[in-house]
Amino acid sequence: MRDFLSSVRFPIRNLLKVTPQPAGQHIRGAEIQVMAEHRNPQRRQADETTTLGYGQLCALLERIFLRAGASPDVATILASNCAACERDGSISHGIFRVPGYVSSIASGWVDPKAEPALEDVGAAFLRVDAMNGFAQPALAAARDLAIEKTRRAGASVLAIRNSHHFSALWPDVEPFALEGLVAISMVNSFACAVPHGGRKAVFGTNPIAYAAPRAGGLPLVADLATSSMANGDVQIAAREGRRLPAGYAVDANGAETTDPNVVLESGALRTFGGHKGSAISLMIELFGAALTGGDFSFEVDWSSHPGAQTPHTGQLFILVDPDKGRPHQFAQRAEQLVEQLLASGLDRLPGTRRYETRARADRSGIPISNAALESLEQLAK
Ligand code: NDP
Ligand code: PYC
Repeated sequence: MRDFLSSVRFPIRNLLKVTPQPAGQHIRGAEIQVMAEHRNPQRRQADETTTLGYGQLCALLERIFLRAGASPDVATILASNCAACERDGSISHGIFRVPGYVSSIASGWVDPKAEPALEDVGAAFLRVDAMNGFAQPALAAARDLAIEKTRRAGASVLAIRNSHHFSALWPDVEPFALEGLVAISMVNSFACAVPHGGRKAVFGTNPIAYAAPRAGGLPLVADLATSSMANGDVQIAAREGRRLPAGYAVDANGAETTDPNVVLESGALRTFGGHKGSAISLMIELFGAALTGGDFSFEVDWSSHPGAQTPHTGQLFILVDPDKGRPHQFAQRAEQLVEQLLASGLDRLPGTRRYETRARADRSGIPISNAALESLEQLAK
């Protein structure tokens, strides 16, 4: 694996003009470059881009994950997840993350061949030990049984532990809503957010997502970090030389800072919404880690694995069959709510931007800068 990394790292750094970062620092040159190219519209327009079909991007990413050491099943799952993020415009968790996946695998921190172990522990409770692998293969292994249990019991809990989640959460919940179920998921990450009133990072950026079926369209899906912003967006701001909004972050002493480099090197984000967001982030630590048997964000210690970037934590799902509430009504009721929201003046719902980006990509392909594409092709060799 070390041979593999040394063969790909230097070409990528040369290609993207990346400055190597000290171990343990969360600014990741190759990722930031790839992301900045995609996030900054002016730069993106100015760049030469190539458009790939979703299947083409999946195939390229699959080759990279296989080359990095993933089993065929894991490579397929990570590739489709990552390509879907890129396709939907979830840029901070699309191809930008590929060097991080590869680096984490190469460090020995995560097992890319792990075979998840399912434990059927109750009529409405399914537990999965991801065996120090990625969370998405653990979800894939549990999915069918989780749906069956939810339909039978009316609701079920799926608790994944010993897992690494390095992506957006919406790809995890949206498929359940397409099956007619309501789904909530949460995952903790690594300590980089201070609890409200605190001075030191204890929480991760801790995202939560929900998905619900809707009669008149694709499922209603919201997916958000419970920190003031995602760590990935702090990295973009650092790369682009932008300050963070006031009130979003603190330095190592707990004093206000708007400098993204300070945040990445020694500071932390705040949680969103003061004490209220902090209470939700606390819930995500409790339910995502303590309830599943995963590590808390403050327990994630990758210092003995330089290059590790994927948080080793837990992930919780709560799945509900809405037909057990009021039979065959939920999707229609959701539609009535949507109509009222739109009539109130909203021009978009959570998920609308993503669905529109997906529709554009389905019509005309996924635009990828030639520089980013070349770096991916290097990783696949
Ligand atoms: P955003 O703040 O960009 O968006 C949060 C949600 O709000 C989305 O569902 C979005 O929909 C919706 N939204 C945004 N603007 C509006 C608006 N004006 N009106 C209505 N809805 C709106 O997300 P974050 O920056 O908080 O998180 C980004 C991603 O990072 C998430 O996918 C999250 O899962 C991921 N993440 C992953 C972590 C991990 O540990 N694996 C840690 C932290 C974050 P839309 O998508 O359509 O814009
Ligand atoms: O963007 O905050 C983030 C993040 C943490 C882990 C994966 N993504």
